[in-house]
Amino acid sequence: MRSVQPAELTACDREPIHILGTLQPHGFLLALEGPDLRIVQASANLPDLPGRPADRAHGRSLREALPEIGAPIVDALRTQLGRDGATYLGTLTLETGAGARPYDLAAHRSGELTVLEFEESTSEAAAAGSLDTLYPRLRAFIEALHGASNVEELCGLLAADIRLLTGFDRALVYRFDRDWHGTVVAENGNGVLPSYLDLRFPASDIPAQARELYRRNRLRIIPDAAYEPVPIVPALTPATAAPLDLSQSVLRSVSPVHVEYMRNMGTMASMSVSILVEGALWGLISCHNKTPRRVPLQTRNACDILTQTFALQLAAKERGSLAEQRLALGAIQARLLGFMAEEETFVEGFLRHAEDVLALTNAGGAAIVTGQRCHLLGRTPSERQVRGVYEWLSTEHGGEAVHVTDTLSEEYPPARTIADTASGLLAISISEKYASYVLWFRPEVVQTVRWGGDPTKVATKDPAGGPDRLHPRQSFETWKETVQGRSLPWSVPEVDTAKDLRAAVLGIVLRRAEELAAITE
Ligand code: BLA
Repeated sequence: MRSVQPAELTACDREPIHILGTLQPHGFLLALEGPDLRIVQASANLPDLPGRPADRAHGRSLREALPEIGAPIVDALRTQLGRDGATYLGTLTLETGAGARPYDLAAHRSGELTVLEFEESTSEAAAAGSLDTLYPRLRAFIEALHGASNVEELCGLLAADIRLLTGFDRALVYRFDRDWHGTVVAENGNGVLPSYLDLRFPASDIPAQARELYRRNRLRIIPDAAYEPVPIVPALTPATAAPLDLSQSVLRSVSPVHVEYMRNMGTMASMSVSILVEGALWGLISCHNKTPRRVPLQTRNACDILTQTFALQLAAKERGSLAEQRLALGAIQARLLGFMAEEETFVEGFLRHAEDVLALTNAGGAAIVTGQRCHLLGRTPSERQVRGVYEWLSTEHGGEAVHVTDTLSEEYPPARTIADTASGLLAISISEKYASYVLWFRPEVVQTVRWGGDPTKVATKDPAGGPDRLHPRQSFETWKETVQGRSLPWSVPEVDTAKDLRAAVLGIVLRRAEELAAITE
């Protein structure tokens, strides 16, 4: 096997996982058309119903094919469904050739069609579903969330409670970074599966289209990774000649690459719930079991409520800490502006109050550079090296008001030699006409990242034959990488404060110029 080049990984992003045309076998599906809910497509595993041959379901109305379905459900199918997420419509028992079988019903709209799914119900489902069972748990969870003092604690509570609700061997809270790599930030397990706490996994483990789907449909479950996919018949919807869009399906069959990944990880069952903060995918809660495991629809819905409640608290905590930082930086900025106003030129104000200039963005060093002058504050590279950064900035990024990076040497390779003082750069241009900048520098913070498997071998191609598709990596052994040339990232409030300062400096300079013009007129 050879490892795969990054370009080939985009093949992962292209797999159309919402229209693969198959289901997992722990239930069946009907696609219904028009106001009389006529069956136009069905999964190939319709149960054997005495007196009603499964192959004659197509073309009949739902009430005709399944008179067990009462008027309230038919009404709900016609009027209550949304496009985002499936609606749980209760439990229905069907008398099949193999005896009475209870099913949990879930429905959603897909294009012009109404999709009704019948998920085999378990005895656990009945107990889990009652509000009496769920309510005390949800209440206790919400109270505990209120008591949590930071994000780590919140994540720990979520992992513990989801595992308690579902009984999986391991529950992980997985957080995406800005490059869509993810880190396990909290974990709760019974020791059956290995710990992944603090490990990072590459973005390609959950490709872009899967992330987009998981933003729109927050929950998925794979009860048995050794399942045989069940086709939908006919494969194409007759009216549109297109495959049925299963984005919101609860039984959707998942990508074969991912099923293989699960097996390589030593897990036969998984469930994951999206954590959305302000509409964006912040992370996932990812649960695993060594052996196959089903979790009833009602419990999954409870997990979703729990996770979204968690997300609200998380957003509030994150907003709170950003607001605190803004307030603190705002106070420094006000002081600095006062100093600047007292001096002949703003540069003098800066030089006299170097500590505040550095504190404004939590930088290690700073420089004010114009065509002729270069003033250095705190820990910076030499004047010659700072001039080098200035020349590069004014040539390559001349039009930008603000330039921010925490890996300067990736953009400007000569910065490799100044990594100890200048791995991070936050620059504001302070003149509309001339190349003049305030530069803030941050030192290198060497990091050891522990990956859950070698990130350079995320996938392999199997030349031994079979269809030419990608295979996920086989090893999840911890792989250590030392990251160099990187500073702590600049936070949004730090960058915003620098922008505000820019506006103030431009204002002061302009006012002084006008005053000068008025005097000399
Ligand atoms: C899906 N990959 C997923 C999912 C998870 C992960 C959670 C969602 C499905 C589920 O709940 O099981 C990955 N699971 C992880 C990670 C951790 C975890 C990182 O617990 C860390 C602790 N996967 C690959 C490669 C490809 C790939 C190389 O490794 C592409 C070629 C694809 N992963 C892939 C696809 C899906 C997926 C296509 C979507 C599956 C679907 O919903 O159909």
